[in-house]
Amino acid sequence: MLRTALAFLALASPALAESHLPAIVIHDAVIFETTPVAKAAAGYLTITNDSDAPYTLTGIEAGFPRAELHESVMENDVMRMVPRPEGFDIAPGETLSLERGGRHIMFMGLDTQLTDGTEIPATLIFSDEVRIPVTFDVMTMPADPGTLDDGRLAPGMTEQGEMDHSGTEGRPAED
Ligand SMILES: [Cu+2]
Repeated sequence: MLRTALAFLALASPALAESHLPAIVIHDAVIFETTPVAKAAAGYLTITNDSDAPYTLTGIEAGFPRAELHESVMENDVMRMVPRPEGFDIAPGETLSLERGGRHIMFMGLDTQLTDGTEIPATLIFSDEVRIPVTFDVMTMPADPGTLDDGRLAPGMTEQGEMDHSGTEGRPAED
């Protein structure tokens, strides 16, 4: 299962020169603009492991009260987010995509709106105490980012506004 992304390695190679570390390449780090009242924002990026060793993304540090690794999962037709403190493995040659509706970084405890054009510095933490700085670009969400054919919001869209994060506290959802 971990090997399914190997085929993408050759495609990803031209971008490797952009890396801070030769072995781990990070690109497309983005946070979509939040609403004025949003207390959380999701971060997305792509990481390619161009080394011979497996790495695990284990956490992230940023200028927010909390920053966690999450995964959106569909349960009984309802999208909810689950913390993944164990992190995300990236096998040699594999590319890990954090994207809407799937694995993502969650910034929590926001006290200000994140607006288009802002840059959010952060540090990705990997196994073996590897730390890599990254800058997230805040940008406006695409006009029609992901409405499903039947009109429901696509997975991950709930992350833009007032998001239910009760699951991350081990409590049942309560509105
Ligand atoms: Cu989340």
